[in-house]
Amino acid sequence: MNRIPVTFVLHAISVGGHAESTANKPMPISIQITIILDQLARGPELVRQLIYEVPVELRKRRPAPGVWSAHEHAVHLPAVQPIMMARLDQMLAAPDCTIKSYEPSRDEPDDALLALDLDAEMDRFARERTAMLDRLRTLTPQQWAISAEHEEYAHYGVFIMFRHLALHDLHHAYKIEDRLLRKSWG
Ligand code: NI
Repeated sequence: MNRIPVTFVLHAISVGGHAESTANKPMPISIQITIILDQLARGPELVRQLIYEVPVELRKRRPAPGVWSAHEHAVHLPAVQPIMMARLDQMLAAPDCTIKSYEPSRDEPDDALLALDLDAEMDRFARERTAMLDRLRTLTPQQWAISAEHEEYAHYGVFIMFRHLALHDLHHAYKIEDRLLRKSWG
């Protein structure tokens, strides 16, 4: 059993010097959820902006053997969304269930993502993200607070999974920008 109380230990942003500083006061969970939903809503457009800025001839170029190209970082994002929605269904149906880890380098062939069509995948990313957000807006506070066991992570649950997904967009966006800004490739 690993039920985490709803007091997620995120702290409000410090407003240094202000008489009514909110530093160290836990941010209400409803606001934390709103921040996550807003970030999830922005992800696909940010990734689209970056990947189409990479010159076509460099999009599938790998920095080193076995290291993902910008194209692979981009099309990986729509590929993980259905996995997260399946996990959501699993956690809603059976709180405290155990979630299996997913690792593309272990679970998929090395070149699987290179074969995917970028335009189709970016459209799918945006479309399925909108559907995901529609679904998430129907969850109750009790459903957001459902926890689960995860093979790889010390804490897991509905809130942590979607916060992780919001950060995951940015992680891969950053990798795309890294390929975009490489001087030696220009
Ligand atoms: Ni990833």
